[in-house]
Amino acid sequence: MLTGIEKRVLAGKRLTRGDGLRLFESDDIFTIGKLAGKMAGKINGKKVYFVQNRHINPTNICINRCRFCAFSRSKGDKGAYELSTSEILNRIRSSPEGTRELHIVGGLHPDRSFEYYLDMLKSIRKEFPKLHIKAFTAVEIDHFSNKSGLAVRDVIEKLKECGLEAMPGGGAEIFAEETRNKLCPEKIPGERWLDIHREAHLCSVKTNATMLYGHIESYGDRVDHLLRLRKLQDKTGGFQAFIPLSYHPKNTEIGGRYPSGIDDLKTIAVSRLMLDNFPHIKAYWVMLGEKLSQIALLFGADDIDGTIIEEKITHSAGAMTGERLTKDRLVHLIKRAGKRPVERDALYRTVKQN
Ligand code: V47
Ligand code: SF4
Repeated sequence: MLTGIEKRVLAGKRLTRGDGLRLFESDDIFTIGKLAGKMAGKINGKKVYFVQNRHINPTNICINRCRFCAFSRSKGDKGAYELSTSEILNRIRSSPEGTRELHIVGGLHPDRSFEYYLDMLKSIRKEFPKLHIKAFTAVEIDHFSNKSGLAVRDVIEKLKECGLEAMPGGGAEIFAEETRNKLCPEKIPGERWLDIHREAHLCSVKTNATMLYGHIESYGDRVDHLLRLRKLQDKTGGFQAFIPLSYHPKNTEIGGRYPSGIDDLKTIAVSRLMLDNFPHIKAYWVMLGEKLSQIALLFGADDIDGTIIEEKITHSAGAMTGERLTKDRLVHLIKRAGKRPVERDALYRTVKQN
């Protein structure tokens, strides 16, 4: 049934919207996985990337309160927190030797100014000049632009001056308007998210992209999401990695179920096949679990993320994983999948081949 698609992939031809739908609707997980694995092999050989990183979420106070998000709180709520810059610096000081990347994302705080975040980056850069800073989703960049009155491009340039090197892929959720409005009515529209990433790419800031799946979206929404990303990547080439985010339902307003393991693997594989112009597909172990993310390395993924150290967003919503993995464990998972571990920095430059 997938013969036509198989032929096109093997001939290096681009897949269509119809192909994407057929792949998601198919139960032939082995054929899909094998094809995606082949494509990943063509792009990255046997290499699988990981990073020694640390997540920091400066605040969970957020004016958006997306209906799938169990992490956010409103100001004054029980459990609301805001870290000071000195608390953030202390956390970084306690990170293991070898930490190379900081992943900083948080809620849209109603009162903190853009200057506050610029000072935060400056303080981090001053004390830890060797750490790479990957920070702020497009949703936060839009918020900074609103708070400061600056254009998105000026916001990004100022962040760059203070040490920003790359941007994470959060906040993309699902671009399709009707579904997005049900999930996160206060969040910036999908087209605005794409515009902000376009601006970042024009400012030479590499970014990632995500897709939150397994909630109320249709397969058509997923394919639409992938195609909008592919189109922008054709224009700018500024995306580094795509990360499908497996929905976690605990403590959320919309509730529902966890996606199945089959859906997780299929989504990784179809993403690899559709996003032929993305260099990397990440199996985020925090959401998939250590063992399924290892299997995902045979289904088209070539990155397993990193040591993480502290994770709040998925754990607020019922993550079944721990909060950290050691470098040795990551290397072991990759090697036992028959792949070659490559330690990378935030820009996919090789730190060490293991
Ligand atoms: O933007 C929120 C999602 C994102 C839930 O760029 C949820 O390298 C599942 O973007 N179930 C943050 N997901 C995580 C993220 C990320 C993670 C790792 C690496 C990178 C990268 C980016 O998590 C949010 C939102 O899309 N999210 N709630 C939930 N209940
Ligand atoms: Fe706020 Fe992000 Fe949570 Fe939405 S997903 S409520 S923007 S922290």
